[in-house]
Amino acid sequence: MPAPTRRDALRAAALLPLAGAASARQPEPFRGMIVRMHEPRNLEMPPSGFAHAVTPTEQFFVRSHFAAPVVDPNTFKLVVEGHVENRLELTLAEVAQLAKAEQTLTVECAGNGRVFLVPQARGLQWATGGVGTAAWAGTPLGAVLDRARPKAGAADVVLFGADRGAVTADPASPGPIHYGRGLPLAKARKDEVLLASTMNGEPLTRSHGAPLRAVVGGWFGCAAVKWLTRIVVTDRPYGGFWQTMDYSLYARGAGGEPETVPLTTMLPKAVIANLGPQEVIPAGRPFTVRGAAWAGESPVAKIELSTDGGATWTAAKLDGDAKPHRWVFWSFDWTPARGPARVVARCTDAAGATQPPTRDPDRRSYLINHLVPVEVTAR
Ligand SMILES: Nc1nc2c(c(=O)[nH]1)N[C@H]1C(S)=C(S)[C@@H](COP(=O)(O)O)O[C@H]1N2
Ligand SMILES: [Mo]
Repeated sequence: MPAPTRRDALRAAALLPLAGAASARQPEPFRGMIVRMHEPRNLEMPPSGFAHAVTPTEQFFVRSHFAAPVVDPNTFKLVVEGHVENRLELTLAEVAQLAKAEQTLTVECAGNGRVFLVPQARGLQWATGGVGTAAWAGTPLGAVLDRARPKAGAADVVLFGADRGAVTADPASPGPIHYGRGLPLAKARKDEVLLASTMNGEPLTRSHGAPLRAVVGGWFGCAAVKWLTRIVVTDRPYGGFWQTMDYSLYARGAGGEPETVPLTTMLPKAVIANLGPQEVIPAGRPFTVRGAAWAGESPVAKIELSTDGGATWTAAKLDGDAKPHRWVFWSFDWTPARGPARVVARCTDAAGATQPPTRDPDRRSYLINHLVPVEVTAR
């Protein structure tokens, strides 16, 4: 196996976290992030980040299962193999030469909002900021696949990162494994699936997957494999750890019995950006509730607000064009009467899917988009 490079990188990452950070080609500033885990580094965007339609990289959330590897761009090779006619080993320049694409895409962690689950669920306790929108540029994954030519009967395109480790929490992995995730071939070929080398016009930072990562428009972040170094095309649906033991939900298939299926599209969700729990606001004066909303592969169709805990709803205003694969901001002008209020925002997508009032336990600890009122007081 082409192990020396990867092994050296991992050893460097494991032994020299500080030296590694200091010697990174570009410094990696963050601003005002909420630390959800110190090492490996997992950072949440603060609510103030929702002020930006495109999230500044220094406020873009970080979700990493293992120590961030150092992938040397000079010796980098993207290996494409498996059920393909034409096995590839591409340098970064060769990937870039295949084709170019740029898209602004929203990425949400499938566990975003987990802190709102009652009873508490295990996993990172994200509030609302395990989400961000960036301008990603690089090469369409489809262009790489066109060059590799999947054989007849190709099923999934499995993306592997250079990071590797043992998952010790239950369900544990069978020893060290790479982070990886499969996409059905049809999704892998869509325009909104990029191998990105830049984010917001700058080279990817180490935390966000330098030098090359996948971004899968409309899908939860778990498919957006960082530090991408290997792609394996399979001849049957892939059943790897990160889409069965982790990042899966229960679907009720044959006879209503539960069956694990991989998480795919983000679900409709509206987040209130400028009101927090137990906040006090002036009574009898106009107040504009603001926030963001997204709906995966579908554009957001409408946002409604309730100030009475979901008993009655009024349409909010979309502040911009709703598009697939990216969030849209919204606002709602309100003059609160004196007293307590329970403010809830609800997103409905163009296909009519909306946010459920209660939590479905078949979703395990993911896909958290049930309605959560924010309790405030006007006085
Ligand atoms: N190689 C690798 N890719 C990964 C992960 C990881 O741990 N390793 N985490 C995934 C998850 S769960 C999410 S939500 C996104 C987060 O991307 P970000 O850290 O750039 O925000 O990366 C995905 N890609
Ligand atoms: Mo995630």
